Amino acid sequence: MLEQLSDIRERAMAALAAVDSLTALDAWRTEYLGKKSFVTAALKSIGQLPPEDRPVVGKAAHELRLALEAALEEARQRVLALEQERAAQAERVDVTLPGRPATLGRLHPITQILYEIYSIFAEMGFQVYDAPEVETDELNFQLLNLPPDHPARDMWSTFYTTRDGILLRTHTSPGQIRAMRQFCPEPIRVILPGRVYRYEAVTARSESMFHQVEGLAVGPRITMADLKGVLTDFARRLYGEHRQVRFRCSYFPFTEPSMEVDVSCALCDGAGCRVCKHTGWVEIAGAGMVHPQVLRNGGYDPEQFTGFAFGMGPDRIAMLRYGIDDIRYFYSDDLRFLAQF
Ligand code: FA5
Repeated sequence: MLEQLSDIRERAMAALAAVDSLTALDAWRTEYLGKKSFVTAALKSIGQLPPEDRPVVGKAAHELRLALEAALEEARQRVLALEQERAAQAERVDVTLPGRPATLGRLHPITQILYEIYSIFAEMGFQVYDAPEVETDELNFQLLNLPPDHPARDMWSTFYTTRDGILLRTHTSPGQIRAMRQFCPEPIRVILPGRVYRYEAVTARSESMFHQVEGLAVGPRITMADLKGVLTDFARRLYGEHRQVRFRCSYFPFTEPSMEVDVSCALCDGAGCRVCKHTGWVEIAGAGMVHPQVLRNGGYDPEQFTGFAFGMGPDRIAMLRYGIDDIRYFYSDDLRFLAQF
């Protein structure tokens, strides 16, 4: 028995020296100090030994156990240090490396132009009024003097939903009726920004989805001079004093008289290019005095109130502003383009 105990001691110590992880250490503890280990068994069997052998064997087994326990504790410290070293190696960070810069997002160029438009009109007393993109045929057309078979509907062909009479708005003008019905009989000064949709061919200057900013002023003594003054002032503030503005007679069923507003082309400076269709001018808005019937549809008495309205295209305004010769860049999600603004 004594010989066996001394064999075990040698084997255990040799095995412990090779242990280099906490898992291996745990296995070693089970093998040499666990319930089924030789030392535990030896201590338990002392009672069956002849009485004269008991003190010697008992002392030797007990001493071996103490020695193994002490060695285990020592090895635990060594293995812990080893594991820490290993973890430090694996998770090493080179604090001298330059950091990875966080890429900052930015506002889409159209959003930037919209914010600029809001602030110019805010200074003139216009507040932003939100109207839905999914509209009724009644508001988008009928209450704007476009009954079902009106030929001017062709200019504003749109996308229809499966629900009868519900469509994607072709312009922000239906918002005029909504604003009038909400504010009547008070005077109004609002702009209505948002997306509009058209069923038409996509080209360098026309998209099937684009933005508009509608403007509407209703009051007791509003005239065409107010409209021209507001739009001229707007164009100068946005593009600078040197930019030329011109008004052309036009036709819209919901304004009378009507006009179109052009700004001299910033891309070619009036010489002619594909964006201005070689005319030197880019149309940025339709406008006019609100038609008496439209005022009535909004709840106002046209004998007491007059008003002006305009609908401008911020996409084209942005093209002029930044010298972009194709509207499709705005919606192609190309970061090489978008990151420039
Ligand atoms: C209208 O939509 C009228 N509702 C504007 C209006 C409002 C007139 C109030 C009178 C009173 P028009 O279809 O011309 O009009 O569009 C207005 C502006 O939107 C144009 O001047 C142009 O700048 C822009 N626009 C029109 N079609 C497109 C398109 N396919 N892509 C990009 N911009 C467009």
